[in-house]
Amino acid sequence: MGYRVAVVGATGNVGREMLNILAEREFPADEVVALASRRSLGTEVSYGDKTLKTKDLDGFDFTGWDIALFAIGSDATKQYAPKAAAAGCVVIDNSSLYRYDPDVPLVVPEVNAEAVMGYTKKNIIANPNCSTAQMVVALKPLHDRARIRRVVVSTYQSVSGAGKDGMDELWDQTKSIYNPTDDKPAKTFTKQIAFNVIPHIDSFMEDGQTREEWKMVAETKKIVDKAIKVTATCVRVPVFVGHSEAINIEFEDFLDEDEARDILREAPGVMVIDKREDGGYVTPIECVGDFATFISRIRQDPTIDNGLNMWVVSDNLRKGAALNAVQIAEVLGQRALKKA
Ligand code: 11C
Repeated sequence: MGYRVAVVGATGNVGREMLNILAEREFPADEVVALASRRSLGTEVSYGDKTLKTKDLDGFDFTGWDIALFAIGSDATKQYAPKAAAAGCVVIDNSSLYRYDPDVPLVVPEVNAEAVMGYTKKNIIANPNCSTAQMVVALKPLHDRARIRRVVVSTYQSVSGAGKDGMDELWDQTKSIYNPTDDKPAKTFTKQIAFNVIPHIDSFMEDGQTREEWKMVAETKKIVDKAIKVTATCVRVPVFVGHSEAINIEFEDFLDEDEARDILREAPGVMVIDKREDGGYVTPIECVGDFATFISRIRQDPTIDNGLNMWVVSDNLRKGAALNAVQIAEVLGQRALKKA
């Protein structure tokens, strides 16, 4: 006997990837339902070699469904996730709505799988922001060895993080550069994204950081260790899929770059590609469709006593969102919602 799984927001970038990954990883589902807003009702989405017609989320009865993977905005999540949870269905939520709620676990299975069991308080588990997920997969094994004190991270985030509208804007603006009569002004982003970079993701906070940057700080503390200090600069770049991060780490204990490379080679979910030669590192276009978090450019930072630098790249729609949600569902199945 398998699970009954609902994918909520099945027509979006992340919802579609959730369906792909459930099929690719052969998640033991007896039944999968694709739910969407009334606007997308009847849209066909792929689930392995099957095609599912989306059903109306509004009015859907979650009774008897085991797991719901939510990939809709925070406002809609606020409306529907409590209903699903109250009906006995465990919600795995990709929005930021519940991430900082002390009664909701925030989980990256390679890092804190045991936290999944905290789902019982609200029947909800939160999935982190994409830029946090790939970073903590890289940080955790190094923290276990040498205790991280401080992280300085600069991100290079793809437009798919802003949904289909972001991808369309990059595509249309890029074409319009070659056809100046067809001007495509910025709408989703605050400035032109084609052939440009924008040091601004999500809204500004009072202290000058953006909410995206704040999320990386707060989520790393909740998932890995509240003692770790993080400072981030999050930047949107004209890449369709795949977030990249330049990470500088200060440890309590000395950690040699070769040992760090060996530790990361053994770490779950990580693929080290680190040859000190032309092309001996990973770029975002090479990580698309992959499950791994790729780590390159591992090297000592000689300006501090115990410092390392590295370059971390991952598919933001997969490890950053859909894959992590399906991995949480797998852990939940193994540890809590066992089926005969
Ligand atoms: C971006 N990281 O690249 C964002 C998208 O809190 O789940 C995901 C936002 C979130 O724009």
